[in-house]
Amino acid sequence: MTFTREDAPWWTTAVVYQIYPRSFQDGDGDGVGDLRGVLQRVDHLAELGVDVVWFSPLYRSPQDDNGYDISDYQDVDPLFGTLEDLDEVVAALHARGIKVVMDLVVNHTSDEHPWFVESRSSTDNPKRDWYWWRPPRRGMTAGEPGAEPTNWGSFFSGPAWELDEATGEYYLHLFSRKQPDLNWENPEVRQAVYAMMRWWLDRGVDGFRMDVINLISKVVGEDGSLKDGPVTHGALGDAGPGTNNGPRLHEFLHEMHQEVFAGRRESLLLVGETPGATVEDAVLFTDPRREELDMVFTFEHVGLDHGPGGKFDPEPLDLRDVKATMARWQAGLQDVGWNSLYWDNHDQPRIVSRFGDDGEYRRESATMLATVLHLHRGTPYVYQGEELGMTNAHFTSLDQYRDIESLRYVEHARALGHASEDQLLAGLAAMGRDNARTPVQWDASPNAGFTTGEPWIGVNPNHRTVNAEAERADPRSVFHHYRRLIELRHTEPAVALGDFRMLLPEHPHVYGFTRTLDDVQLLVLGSFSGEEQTVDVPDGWDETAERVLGNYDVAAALGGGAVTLRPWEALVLRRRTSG
Ligand code: TEU
Repeated sequence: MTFTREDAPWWTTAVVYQIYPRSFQDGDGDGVGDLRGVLQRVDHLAELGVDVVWFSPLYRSPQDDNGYDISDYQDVDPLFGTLEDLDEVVAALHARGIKVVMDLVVNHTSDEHPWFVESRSSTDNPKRDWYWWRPPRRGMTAGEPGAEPTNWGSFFSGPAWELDEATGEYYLHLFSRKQPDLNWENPEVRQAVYAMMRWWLDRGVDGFRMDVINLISKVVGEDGSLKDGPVTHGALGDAGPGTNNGPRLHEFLHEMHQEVFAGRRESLLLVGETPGATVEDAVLFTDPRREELDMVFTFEHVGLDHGPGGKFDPEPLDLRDVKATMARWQAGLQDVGWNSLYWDNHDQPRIVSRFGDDGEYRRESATMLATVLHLHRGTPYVYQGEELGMTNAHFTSLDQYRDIESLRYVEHARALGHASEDQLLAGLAAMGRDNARTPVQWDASPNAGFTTGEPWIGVNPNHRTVNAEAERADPRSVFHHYRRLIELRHTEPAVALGDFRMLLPEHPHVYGFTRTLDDVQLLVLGSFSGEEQTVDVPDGWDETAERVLGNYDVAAALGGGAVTLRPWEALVLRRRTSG
C-alpha cells in the first residue's frame, strides 16, 4: 500500500509555506499585513522554491481571534483587501507554479455570522439548531455560577458556555465567546459548509487546511445531552472526551469528500489540524482508500515541553521524547497514510528559541532543526519567518501582547491567584502565540520593511541583523539552507519516499536516522547541543559517503565507525547500498 515512485501523490515531494496575513507584509501602511503586501513578496516564495502557500484566514471577520472567527466565508476582510486582490494573488502564485490552500474554519463561526445572528434571535428560529444551545443545568438558574450545561472549559480559559440573556439559554464555544460551535449533527449545516467549499474550489484554490477538524463531531446522548468532562485542575472539566474525535467524525469527513472533492481530488491538498489525535487516528484520516484527508497535523511533539500546569507552565525538553514521538508517527504511517511535518506555525513559539539556541548558535541551530525535520518522511510546512531563522519576540511586559489566548489566560490565572506576575510573564514569553506573530523581518529599516505605518504588534528589535535581505546575501544563511532542503526534496526520491529508521533513540543530544529507497540510503545526523558530541555511525558509513548537505563549511568527518559533531551541526550523507 505504501506509495511508490509510480503512484506517489504530488504532495509527497511538496513543501508548504504558511502565510499569517496580518504579519506578512503591509501594502497600504495601516500597520496590518494584507494581500497587496503579499503581491510584493511572491518572488521571495518563488526563490525559496515552495510548492504550496497556505493562507491563515483572510475572510471577513471581527478579528477576535485574528480571523479564526469568520462572519462571511465568501468574502475577504477589508483589512486584507478584496476578493479581486485575492484572485490576483492566486494568479501570481499559480504563475510561479505555487498552489494555494485556504484555511477552513468550520468547527465554529463568528457570533457576528448571519447564521448565528439568526440562531440566537429566538428558540424557534429555523437556524436555532445550527449551533449548540442548551438550557441551564437542571435545578439551576441561568447565570448562576456553575449553571452551565456542562463543566467544559474553553481552550481560551473560562467556561466553554456563554449565556444569551435574550432566550435564557447557553451556547457552546470551545474557543472564545465570539466563536460559537456549529452543530454538525444538523445536515443543513453540513450542506451549507460543503456549498461554500465548492465555491472556493470553483474560484481556483487548491485545497484546505481544516482548523480543529477533529472537534466537529460531539458526543451527544440519545436525549440530546452532553456530558461533563473529568476535572483535572481548577473547577472546570476537560471538554476533550465529549468533543475530540467524536463518534461521527469519520462519517462527516467522508461525506465532505464525496460532496466536495469527488472527481477533483488528485490536484488538491487536504490537511486536517487535529489536536489530540493519536497516530492510530491519523491512519484512519489519511488512508487513501477511506477518502477523508491527505494528512493531518499531530500535536504530540509540540506538547512535550508542556508542564503540569499546561502550555504556559513549560518544562525543559528531553530530546529522547521528541525522537520517540516522531519515530512512532513515522512507523505508524509508513505503510498507510502520510505525515505532515512541522515545528512552527502561528500557534507555536519559534522553534529556534524553543528547541534550539537563538543566541550564539542561531544560524547553526535553525539550520539543524530544519534539516532534521525536512528529511523525515512526510510533507514539510514552513511557517513565515522560519526560513529566516526568526526568533521568539522576547516580550517583557503584558501590554506588548495581543493574542486573545494569552490575555484571557492571564485574566483567569490572576483571578485564581495560582501564579505570580513574573511566572505569568515567563510562561507567555516562552509559549505565547504572539512569539510567532511579530512582523516578518524583511530588512534592517525601522519597521523591518513590514510597514510604513505603526505595526499592529511590535517588530522584533533583532530585525537589524535577522532579516531577509541579510539572509539572502549570505550563502551560509538559514534562508539558503531552507532553499537547498526544499530542492533536495524535489530532486532526491529517497527524501520523499524512503523508509525511515531511527538511530540513537537513547542519545540525549543527537538525533539520527536513515532513509532508504531501493539502493540509495541517506544518513541524517543533527546535534541538539552547544558542545561537541561523538556518536557511533551504522556499518557501511565511512569517509567515502557523499556529503549532500550540512551547516558547517567543512562537514564533520566519519572515521572508525564514529563521527564528532560540532555545536548544533547537521549532516546529510548519501551512499549506494549495492553495486
Ligand atoms: O488552533 C487550535 C488549537 O488547538 C490550538 O493550538 C489553539 O490555538 C491553542 O494554541 C491551544 O493552546 C486553531 C488555530 O490554529 C488557532 O489559531 C485558533 O485560535 C483556533 O484553532 C480556533 O480557531
